[in-house]
Amino acid sequence: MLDKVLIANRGEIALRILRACKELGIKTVAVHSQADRELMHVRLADEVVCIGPAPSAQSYLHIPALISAAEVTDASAIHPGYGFLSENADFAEQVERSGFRFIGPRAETIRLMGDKVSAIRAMKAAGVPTVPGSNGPLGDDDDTNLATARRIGYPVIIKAASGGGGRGMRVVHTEGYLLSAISITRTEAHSAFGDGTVYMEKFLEKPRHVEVQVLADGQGNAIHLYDRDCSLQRRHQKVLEEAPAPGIDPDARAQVLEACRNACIDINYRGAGTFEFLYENGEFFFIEMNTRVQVEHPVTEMVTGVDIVKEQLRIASGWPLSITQDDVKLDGHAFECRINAEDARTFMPSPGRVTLFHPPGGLGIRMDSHMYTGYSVPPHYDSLIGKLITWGEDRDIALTRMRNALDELLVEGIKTNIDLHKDLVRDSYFRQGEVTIHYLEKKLES
Ligand code: MV4
Repeated sequence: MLDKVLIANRGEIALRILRACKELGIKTVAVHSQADRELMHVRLADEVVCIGPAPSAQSYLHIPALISAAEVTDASAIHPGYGFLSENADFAEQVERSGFRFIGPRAETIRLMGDKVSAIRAMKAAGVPTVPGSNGPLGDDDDTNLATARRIGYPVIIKAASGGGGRGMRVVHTEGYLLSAISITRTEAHSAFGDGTVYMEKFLEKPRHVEVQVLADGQGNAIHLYDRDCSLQRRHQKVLEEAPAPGIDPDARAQVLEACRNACIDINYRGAGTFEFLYENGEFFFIEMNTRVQVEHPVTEMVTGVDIVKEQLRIASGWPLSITQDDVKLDGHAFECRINAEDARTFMPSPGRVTLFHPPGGLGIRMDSHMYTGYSVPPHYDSLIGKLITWGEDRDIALTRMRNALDELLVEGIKTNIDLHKDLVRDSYFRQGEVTIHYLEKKLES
C-alpha cells in the first residue's frame, strides 16, 4: 500500500481524500495556498506545506511547487482530486517522471480523453454508442463539410476537439450558417485552447445528462458502478445529482453499462473514470470521458457501497480491484445537493466568514464539507462549500430525507444556494424524474 499521499487540492475533496487515506493507514501531506491556512484538512493532515500565494496559478496549478512539496515530504503519490491539475496529462507525466505515482490514469489515457475526437474514436471502436457525427476532425473543404451536415441532418453542433465541459461549441440550425459557424468555432478554439481542431455532431435538442462511473485496475479488471443523472445544471455547472438515473430503458441501460466496462478493458484503463452520455428517446450517446474522481461521486457510493476514493488509492498502490462486477449491487437511491457560497439572484460568488455552520444528521444523511463555524470562505476559488447527500430505500424516501436535511442545514454569515435547493426538491417536474438538461435554466427564467 502507498505509504504517504500528497493531496494536490483544497476544500471538501481534499478532506474526502484525507479521510480515505486515514482509513487505509496512509500518511497524508496537505498542500495549501497562503489563503488556505484555515482549511479543515490542513489541520488534520500529518504534514503541511504552503505552496504559494492565493491565486491558483501560483499554488494549486503550479506544477514545480507541487513536485517540490512531494520531494521534501518524501511522498509516494499525488492525488489531484477534481479540477485544477486532475486532467492535465503533462502534470501526470511529470509526477511519474519525478518518481511519484499519479493517482489517476496513465498520462497517455488522459491525453487520449482530453482530445474529444480521439476519445470518441476510441470509444466507438470499443463498442460504446456515440452521437451520429463527422467521425473525426472537420477539414477545410466547404463542400465536404456541407455534405457531412446533410448526411447527419440539421440541427448539428460544431465542437472544439480540445473543448469539453461546455466550452467551444456552436449549434447550427440551417445550412446557411454552417460554414461561418465552423470557421468561428475554429478561431475561438485556436485562441482558447491553442488547437483549432473542430468536429461535428447531430445536435440533440432535449437530452438528459446521464453518466456511468467505472473503476479499473490497469491489470485487466474493470467494473461499472451504474449510472447517475446530472441533468439539473446551470451554465454547465451541475447543481443537483442523483443515482441511479430514474426512468431509463432497462435494455439500453444494461447494454451501455456493459459497453463502458468492456471499453475500460479495451483501452486498459486505470483508476476511476466517468463516461458522459446524452440520453434521449431511450438511447445513449457518448460525448466525453472524465478521467478523474467527480464532485458527484458520493451518490454512486451511497447506492453501491463502494468507496471510490479508497479504490483509487488501492489501484494506485498496484492492487487489483477489491470487488468484481457481481459484488456490485444497486441498493436504493441517492441525491446530492451542491451547496455553493453564492448570491441567490446573480449566482455571483459570495465569500466571507461563516458565523454559524450546522450540518444536518440522521439515518441516510451525509455531509461532505470542509465548513465549520468561524471559517472564512476565500474569494479566490470556486464557490462549492459542501455537498449534502441523502440515501433512501427508494427515490421518494431519499428525496424526503433531502427536503428535511435542507431544512436542518444552517449556514449563516454568507449567501448560499440552499433556498434554490429547497425549491428544487419540491418542484413537481423534478419529483417525477426525467427532466432534461434545459429544465433548470428554463425554470430560473420564469
Ligand atoms: C451536446 C448537446 C447536444 N447535442 N452534444 C455541453 C457540455 C459538453 N460536455 C457537451 N455539451 C452538450 N453536447 C450534442 N450532440 C448538448 C450539450 C449541452 C449539455 C450537455 C450536458 C449537460 C449540460 C448541457 C447544457 C447545454 C448543452
